[in-house]
Amino acid sequence: MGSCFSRKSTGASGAGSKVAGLRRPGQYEGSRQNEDGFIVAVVGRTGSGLSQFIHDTFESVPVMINEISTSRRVVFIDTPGFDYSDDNDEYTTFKQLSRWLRDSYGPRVRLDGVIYMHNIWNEEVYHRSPLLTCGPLEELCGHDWRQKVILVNSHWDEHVKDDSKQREASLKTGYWRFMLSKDSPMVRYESPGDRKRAIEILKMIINPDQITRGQPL
Ligand SMILES: Nc1nc2c(ncn2[C@@H]2O[C@H](COP(=O)(O)OP(=O)(O)OP(=O)(O)O)[C@@H](O)[C@H]2O)c(=O)[nH]1
Ligand SMILES: [Mg+2]
Repeated sequence: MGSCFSRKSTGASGAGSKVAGLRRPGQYEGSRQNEDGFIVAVVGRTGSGLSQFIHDTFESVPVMINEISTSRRVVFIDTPGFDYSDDNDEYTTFKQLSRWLRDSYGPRVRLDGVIYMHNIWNEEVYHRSPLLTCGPLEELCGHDWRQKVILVNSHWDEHVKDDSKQREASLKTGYWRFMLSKDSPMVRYESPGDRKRAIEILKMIINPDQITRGQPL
């Protein structure tokens, strides 16, 4: 599986340079995890805009965001989108990602964040039950996974139907119910290429206090 994520992890979006400053696999063991980089995975159904999101943040990374002014790098893991064919769903993706992270960075490393994307017009997921519960989320992000997982709706610019608000509401009672019930934030990524918005969403991971302080994003 390592090859699977590494194949896409830093490729087309040009994210390769972001990985450069991160410690090599294995070096985390026995030391404080992720100490010189935020590791953020972007996951979701294929075509939701995972690679697009990474691309949209690219020129602003390494991130120097207002009050954060961090010198830590952001390392994106661009996962292959799942398509709900055999064993190719969010549960499997999270499990594979955990394994890949462990194999690549050692057993103690957890993600700093997950951007979990969904094309708001994709009908398929509205009929699916949530597959993710605490287990895979904790395994990947640690006990404090709730604020590390940002649920991001995309493709708003397409205006396929006039029921987008209902769709958001049904995510709360269906597909993303578990994570939303645990207070993972859900936001909109309104149009591809919106770098400012992409960075705002990234800030939710890099500076989660902003969420708890209830400041506008
Ligand atoms: N109109 C519109 N197009 C988008 C949006 N997000 C992504 N796209 C386009 O949809 C296509 C697929 O997006 P990607 O980001 O490459 O797909 P992915 O989610 O990474 O999926 P994988 O192919 O599984 O890696 C690209 O042509 C994007 O430019 C969006 O919000 N609106
Ligand atoms: Mg992609």
